[in-house]
Amino acid sequence: MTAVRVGIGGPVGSGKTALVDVLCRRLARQLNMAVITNDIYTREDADFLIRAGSLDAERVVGVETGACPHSAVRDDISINLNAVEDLERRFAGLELLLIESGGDNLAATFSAELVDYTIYVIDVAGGEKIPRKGGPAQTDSDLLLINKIDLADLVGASVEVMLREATTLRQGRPVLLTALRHETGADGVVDWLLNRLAEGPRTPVATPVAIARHDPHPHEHGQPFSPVGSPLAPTSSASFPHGWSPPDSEPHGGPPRSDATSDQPGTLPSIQAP
Ligand SMILES: Nc1nc2c(ncn2[C@@H]2O[C@H](COP(=O)(O)OP(=O)(O)OP(=O)(O)O)[C@@H](O)[C@H]2O)c(=O)[nH]1
Ligand SMILES: [Mg+2]
Repeated sequence: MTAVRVGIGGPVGSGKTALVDVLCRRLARQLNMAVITNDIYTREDADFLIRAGSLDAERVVGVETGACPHSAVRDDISINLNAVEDLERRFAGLELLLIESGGDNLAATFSAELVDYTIYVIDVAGGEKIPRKGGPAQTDSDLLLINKIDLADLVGASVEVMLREATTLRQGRPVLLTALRHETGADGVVDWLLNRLAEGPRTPVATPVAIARHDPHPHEHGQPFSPVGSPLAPTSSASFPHGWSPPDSEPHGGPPRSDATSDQPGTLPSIQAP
């Protein structure tokens, strides 16, 4: 049996490790799973996950990639494939393997020989403009997360605008809003992932996923991109996570989440004054 491999990419600090942490906490008891983290110079993310205790330490492997983080998940993937083989050898019947890329730019994508599905994580603190900037990772990933929606007011970003433009950009591929630090929206990500697990690994292909047409040169940082066209009609409110309402319809408030059960409207956690 081959594990379903899910690549998690996104700019530096967008919340990739927060996502891995939440998924481990939600799924480790029911799935035989493991994690590979990629960092450029350290094993910081692997150490964080081990300290957090969301997954047994022996199931977390930290890969130090050296230079360009995308190289290790797209161009020369041998260091990650070795880690995959090691984990599959050590944990018979492994069902799910999460592979977090080092933080990278909007052109960074995964090789289809390394992963079956990809999740790309952007965050509101990176700027409302990010979906407008496009790029193959945002366009073609199997799931796009707009994370840190709890910070939208603080950084002057409109979550509605980001969601609308991301939805237009992706032409039907799913977009979810999250505040992973508080587990807001995590249910939707878990549901999506369980559906991918039910589908199983994708049939291996010889060339990288739908990347070449956007990103013909492996080390070219950034590609010309057609700007997003006219916005679609307003997106269904079903796209907003439980526990979160746009600020103009319902004010933020309530205590920080401590578990998934407090997913009630209007309870999006706000940053508490120290
Ligand atoms: N307010 C808020 N902070 C978040 C959220 N998600 C992550 N963070 C914080 O953002 C910071 C970066 O999160 P990480 O999960 O480490 O981000 P990353 O994408 O893994 O970062 P790199 O691996 O360094 O590229 C941490 O301090 C997290 O606690 C969120 O939804 N809301
Ligand atoms: Mg990380």
